[in-house]
Amino acid sequence: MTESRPPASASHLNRARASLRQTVVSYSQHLRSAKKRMPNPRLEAELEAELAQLTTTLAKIDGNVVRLAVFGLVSRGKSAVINALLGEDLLETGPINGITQKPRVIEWQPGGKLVESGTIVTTNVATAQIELIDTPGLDEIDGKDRAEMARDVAARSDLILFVVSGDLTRTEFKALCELRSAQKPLILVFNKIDLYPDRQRNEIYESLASLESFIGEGNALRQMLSKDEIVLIAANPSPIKVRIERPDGTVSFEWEKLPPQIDELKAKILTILNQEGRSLLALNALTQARSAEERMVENIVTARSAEADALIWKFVRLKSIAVAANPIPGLDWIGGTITDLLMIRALAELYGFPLTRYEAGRLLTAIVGSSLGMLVGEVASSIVLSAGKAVSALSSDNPGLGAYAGVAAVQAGVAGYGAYAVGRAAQVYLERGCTWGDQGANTVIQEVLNQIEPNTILWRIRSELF
Ligand SMILES: Nc1nc2c(ncn2[C@@H]2O[C@H](COP(=O)(O)OP(=O)(O)OP(=O)(O)O)[C@@H](O)[C@H]2O)c(=O)[nH]1
Ligand SMILES: [Mg+2]
Repeated sequence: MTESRPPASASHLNRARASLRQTVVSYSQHLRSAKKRMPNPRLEAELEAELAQLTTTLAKIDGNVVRLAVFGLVSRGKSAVINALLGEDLLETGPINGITQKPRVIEWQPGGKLVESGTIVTTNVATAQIELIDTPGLDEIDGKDRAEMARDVAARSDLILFVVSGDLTRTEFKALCELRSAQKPLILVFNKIDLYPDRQRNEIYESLASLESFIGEGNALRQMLSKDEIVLIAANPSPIKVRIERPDGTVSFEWEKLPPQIDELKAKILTILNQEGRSLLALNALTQARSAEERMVENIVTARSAEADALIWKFVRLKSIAVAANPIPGLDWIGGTITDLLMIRALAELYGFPLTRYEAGRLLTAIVGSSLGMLVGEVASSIVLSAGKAVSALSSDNPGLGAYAGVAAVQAGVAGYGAYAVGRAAQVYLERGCTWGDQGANTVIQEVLNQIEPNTILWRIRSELF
């Protein structure tokens, strides 16, 4: 038995698990404190739904469950493919379009001995459990529902099987493009090969293989697929008519059922799962966590934007007054900087983003770094202006007070502008807070991708995942 399992794959799962746990813990804390401090039932419901989804994903990693979704147009043999993999007719199949109406999840425990290109493939996969998802024909349900169903099922799957039973139709090509944009590894299954004579079968295969050189548009869609990812099968071959000659000389004809030709697909799936099952699982969980985090942050930002604006303006006024009213050069600037820091902390608290100390440090440095020009300007003008302000304050005559007021007003304007800029920068950084830290989904995705072995299905699509 051969079993090639990159050692990195186990650590990928551990990293993904840790990253997801951290996300769930952080946002649960956020939810609890937001409920106490600033109740907002709509935001709370949205966050609760996302957290429930993330907890399910976490359970999937903990249980080592890989999901394979089977897509295709009506009557291409999607349900028959699952039955053939299972080795029993569990799902209803039939010649009428639209037999399967809803997605259905079935557990698969592959057994038996499989041979692929002369190598025995172990059926004892690295992931503990495999779930197969049967779906309705992509042309069966209404446009919007179809797109939603396909997106939803594809997002929750680790590997996609796209079943065709001949050359690609225009609808199939469109559906394939849509599924590829889910950035999941995909196997193109050419089913019902028993219906074609050898020459025609080869022609169809060559036509499907020409997709290898098709490069889709946009960021999400790179190379459509590779030749290695096309598998030819007959999940439920048509029965053949056999001539029966009895000893008494009578002759009759009977229809004989043929066994499915499915081993190549089984071997392909198991090879992928053995080599990459854990990494697939880790990456899928991480990309799901990344999207969930992005949605949660977006919801929080939208719900809190009015409060954040009010808070920034409050600090703009406070800093202007603090700087203008303070006659001691240097101290006024220090007072202004403290106000900026208080504002950043108040904003972070308002958003309730779970900033670790590391992240908070990065935020402060980043703001100072990116707004260095503005801060230098503010410091320089503040030195000049506060010197002028001090001179005017010391002068005993009335015009001196007038001059103080004039300089202080200009300084208040500069300080206020500075506070506004820092506030806005802090807001932007906080809004992106979800992707920070060494446990953040983005960092872990990058780490996992850096360790992907060449010649794997993940290697080919790695550029799409980041
Ligand atoms: N000749 C032949 N027929 C097949 C093969 N696989 C499936 N079929 C037949 O194709 C028809 C459709 O199969 P299903 O598995 O129901 O197809 P489906 O894609 O699940 O269809 P819907 O659920 O309606 O979308 C059935 O009559 C199957 O017996 C095959 O390999 N060869
Ligand atoms: Mg079906």
